[in-house]
Amino acid sequence: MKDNPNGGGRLVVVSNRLPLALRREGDTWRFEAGSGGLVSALGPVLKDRGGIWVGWPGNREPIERNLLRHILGPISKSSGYRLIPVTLEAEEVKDYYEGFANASIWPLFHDLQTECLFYPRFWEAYRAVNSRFARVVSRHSRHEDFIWVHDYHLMNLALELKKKDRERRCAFFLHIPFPPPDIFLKLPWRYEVMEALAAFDFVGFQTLRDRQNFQACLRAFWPSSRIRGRGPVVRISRDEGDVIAGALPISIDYGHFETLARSEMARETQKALRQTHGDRKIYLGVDRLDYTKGVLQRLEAYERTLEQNEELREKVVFVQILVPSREGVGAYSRLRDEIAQTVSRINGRFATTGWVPLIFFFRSLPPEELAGFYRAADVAVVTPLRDGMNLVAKEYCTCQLDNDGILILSEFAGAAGQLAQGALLVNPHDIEGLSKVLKEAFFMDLKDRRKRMRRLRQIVKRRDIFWWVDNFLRAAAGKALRDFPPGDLAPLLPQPLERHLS
Ligand code: GDG
Repeated sequence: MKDNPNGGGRLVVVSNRLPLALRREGDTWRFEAGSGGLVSALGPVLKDRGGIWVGWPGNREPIERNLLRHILGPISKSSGYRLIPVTLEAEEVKDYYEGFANASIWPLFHDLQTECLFYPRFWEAYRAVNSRFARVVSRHSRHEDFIWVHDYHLMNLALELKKKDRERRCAFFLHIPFPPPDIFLKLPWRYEVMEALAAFDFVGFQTLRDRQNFQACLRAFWPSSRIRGRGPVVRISRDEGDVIAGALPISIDYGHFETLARSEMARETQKALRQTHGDRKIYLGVDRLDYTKGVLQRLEAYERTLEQNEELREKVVFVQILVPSREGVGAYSRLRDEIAQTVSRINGRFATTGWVPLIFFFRSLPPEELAGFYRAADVAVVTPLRDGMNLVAKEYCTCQLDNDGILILSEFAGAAGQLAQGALLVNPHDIEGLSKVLKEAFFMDLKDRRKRMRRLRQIVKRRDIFWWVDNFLRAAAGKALRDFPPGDLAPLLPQPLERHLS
């Protein structure tokens, strides 16, 4: 028992998506590493740690089972954990993923109720897909394994798993905010979702506010529930059973991002940006295309800054990187068009022969190049309307090797709880106020910038992704990551099917 404190149990991570994106081009399948906060956070955690990651590979067209195993096998082997796919039908992608997850829960939990669609068929699909995930997890795991479920796509998983095995140890982490009762109670399936969340042994949130909102919602249904404990982790007791709830802010692999920032490509990128923009101050926005990220409001504030401060024109440039996301959801394609129109309006109004005020990338960049952008940027503008945490803010600080950049951060990002001391906090809805802070950043002196950035980098370094995962596992399972057995072997591969692969 001493050598194997987890009693042989492995770590089983379950999330909607596997850490890769699979798509068909003609009769060839292509795959690329997945992007987004969850993959950035969990990839380094599970690396070389024996275990299983269960999720949807992201394919929208049917794929033959053997071929899928052939693609996932080598990736499992090189990553040190086994990838187990859950396949989805096209209708399920529409109703469960684009529907209940991204058109009901996502906007509701981000306080954007006007974007919410509450269709019963979405909920039915959500239940059915969660039940399928539970069957796959049951088939590929053992009773003693520790199941760690991620995010709002899979809130029903513990309920489903425990139908078969009541003693399954199952924890959940919500990467997005948890809303207060006056918002949560608008969900037609509020009781069912609350009951499902309470079926986990442990429920983790990004911030204290989220955890308190969860407690308040739980109490709305079970007024006699008792809360014991102080600090980030509490126990909530109901007659139906206990659930432990914790506030554990997620983070990034600080060391990895520092290395990326020192890479050849990052240096080249930084140099190229400097050559192109000379002495101009570079403002940077990096976001997934999403209406919660406040990109339109941010660009309007920049427009206002240029409008009201003639002396800043030709002395600044705004680079906005936008990564395509959830293209099947209507609100996202409309937003993309609106952002493109805003960019051309601003450039049309202010550009001169030698200056384009706003540069817009609508694609994902390789990590080293992104680190080069972070390194080169004088100011990062991270202004979501609401965000669970926001890893971009932490990545930017980490890549500021010279400690002289400025972080402008929304009060409504979970990260504000940790980074308030060094960042310039803003209300992203206050366009006038944000515009003033964009100007303030332009004039901030080096001493002040250094003091703030050093503080920020220390905070991110001290509370990195390994701090987060160890604290989560300790609180949820009473174990540290190193207590899980390393080196699970990848499954044997079927005959090569190279002609289908790229
Ligand atoms: C959810 C929650 C929470 C972006 N552009 C590129 C690129 N990215 C990467 C960033 C960062 C990730 O995407 C975005 O993470 P965020 O945290 O900002 O946002 P979400 O995707 O909405 O994530 C969020 C997170 O989960 C974790 O719990 O913080 O609140 O909404 O890592 O680096 N990566 C590359 N090229 C790009 O162009 N390689």
